Amino acid sequence: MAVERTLSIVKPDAVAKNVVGEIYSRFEKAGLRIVAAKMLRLSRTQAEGFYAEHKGRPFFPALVDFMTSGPVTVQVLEGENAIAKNRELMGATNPKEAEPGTIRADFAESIDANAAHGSDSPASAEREIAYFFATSEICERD
Ligand code: RTP
Ligand code: MG
Repeated sequence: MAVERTLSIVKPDAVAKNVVGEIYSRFEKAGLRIVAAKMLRLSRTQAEGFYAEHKGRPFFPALVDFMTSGPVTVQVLEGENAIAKNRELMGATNPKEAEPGTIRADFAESIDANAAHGSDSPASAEREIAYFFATSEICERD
């Protein structure tokens, strides 16, 4: 199985709940390595650009409001099958439909405030990693 990288965000609700470490721990326990990380507050322009694929959808304004409502952590996760593995750890978009034990089932309140983001394909992972990190900010790990 190929080693992949994926872009993960701990969203403002989960940062406010002080569960960044618990979420990082789940990545590590699943065999994913954090190879880049930072905390920042997204501007509206940054949030709109990041979620550009959803522009025009009815939920887009609420999504941008939410993503700019407080600080987030942004990280690159690396490991075998990292893109799908991270999506599995997160659970379904709507926490009411997320499997028990997933990040969204355990920490999210609603489909809007749903604790975490993960890239959904190799193409989106490549775009999203480059959106937040220069190559020099991503650390090689053994
Ligand atoms: P994300 O991109 O944040 O990891 O979430 P996702 O792939 O599971 O879901 P996506 O379809 O990409 O939607 C992005 C975010 O928009 C909000 N959303 N609301 N009300 C709705 O029908 C609806 N659909 C999507 C969610 O907050 C979702 O995380
Ligand atoms: Mg998505």
